[in-house]
Amino acid sequence: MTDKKRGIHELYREDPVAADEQLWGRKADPMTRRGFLTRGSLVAMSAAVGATIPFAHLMPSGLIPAALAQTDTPFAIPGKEGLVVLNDRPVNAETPAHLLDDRVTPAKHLFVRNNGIPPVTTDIDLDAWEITFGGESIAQEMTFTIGELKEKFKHYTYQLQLECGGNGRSEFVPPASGNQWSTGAVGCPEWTGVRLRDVLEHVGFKDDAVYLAYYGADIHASGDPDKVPISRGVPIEKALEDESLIAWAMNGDDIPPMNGYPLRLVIAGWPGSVAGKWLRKIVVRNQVHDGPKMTGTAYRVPCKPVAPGTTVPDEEMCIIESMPVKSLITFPKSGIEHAVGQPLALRGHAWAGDAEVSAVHVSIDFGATWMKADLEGPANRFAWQHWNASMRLPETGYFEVWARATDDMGRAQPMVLPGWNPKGYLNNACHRIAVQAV
Ligand SMILES: Nc1nc2c(c(=O)[nH]1)N[C@H]1C(S)=C(S)[C@@H](COP(=O)(O)O)O[C@H]1N2
Ligand SMILES: [Mo]
Repeated sequence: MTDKKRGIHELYREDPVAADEQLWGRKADPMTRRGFLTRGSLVAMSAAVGATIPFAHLMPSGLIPAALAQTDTPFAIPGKEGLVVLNDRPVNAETPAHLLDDRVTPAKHLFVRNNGIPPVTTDIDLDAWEITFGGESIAQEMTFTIGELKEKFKHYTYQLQLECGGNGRSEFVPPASGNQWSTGAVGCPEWTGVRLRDVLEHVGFKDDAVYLAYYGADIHASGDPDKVPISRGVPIEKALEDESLIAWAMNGDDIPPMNGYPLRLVIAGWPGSVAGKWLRKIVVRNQVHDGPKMTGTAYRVPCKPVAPGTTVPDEEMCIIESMPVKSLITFPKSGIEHAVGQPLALRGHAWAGDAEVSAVHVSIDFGATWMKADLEGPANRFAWQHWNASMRLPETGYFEVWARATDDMGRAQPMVLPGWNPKGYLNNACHRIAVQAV
């Protein structure tokens, strides 16, 4: 397991039999396709699942042990519950819609999207953690401990939604490479920290400042200390907004290790990738930031719509800014049974990047007719908004509940997949759940 360079899921997706050999040295018998476990490979696999495997000789080749495939056990992420692990190296895990039912997302249910290897929490000395401000457009380089940030600047607390630009990727055809997120790379916890603006004004920056970007303490998945896994940012105007925070707390507690402990950026409404975790350095740039994952197809989409599968030249790709309008049905859980004619309570959240959600509608007839849901205003700008509705299912059978949000600029979620793009970003198609009327 230790010399494994890539994630189990990734390897098995590409070629399960080759993955077997590479991970455990397990060879397949060409006649029976049974996995032939050598002594060494049996030891490796037993160690990984945490027990001996009595029926190891019957285990088909190319089978990821269920204990590793998608669960709690060896890959349990400390402090997380019920998340679906999409990849183990780097760790990526999403939240099933019904577990996002809370108004404020609890730490245990906030998704994890890692591009590299996070710092080990027990190695972190909280008092010694420093954040440095630098870059061409900073007046003079300055460093703060977390204690100094807390002491020097006013604290703010906001509910801010965080959504990965790739949320919904799994539905794209032709498929887009990357984590196959369904709907769960989103959440809206409450964050506490200082305003980026207050710190930047204290440090001082030049008139030519156009962009602000971050560097974190995580290391590149290859283990190469000279490579940066991700360094992204936003135009300076976005960084200077009231709600752009350097945060040390989430829901009143330390930020969970996988979500950026002890310090992270929270810049809401834009792809989650601008919200740097394990924050070490902020740079103010006199040009659009060009760090890893700012260029090529990373977090960029064709400036103009293209046919699915098109190869798009670099200069025709644009950086993703505000995320599109979207909603989730968080209650009931998809797949329930419900009595015919009885009120069916529905609820969820809706959000719209930099905009506000102005309406949510629900449908039980595949979008032929829509009913307006009750919608609350946001707790603060960039917080997701809660909606609820009640419907009755007219007869027995299979129904789908669809939800569709519209933002204050009149833009609504599409019912089908929106514009294809090479990396499968920005899928804001309507969420739907299945309900059996009995
Ligand atoms: N240092 C660092 N910051 C990072 C990342 C990362 O891999 N390293 N991932 C980014 C991406 S792509 C997303 S979607 C969000 C995810 O935040 P979460 O894991 O707390 O949900 O963090 C962003 N910040
Ligand atoms: Mo992301």
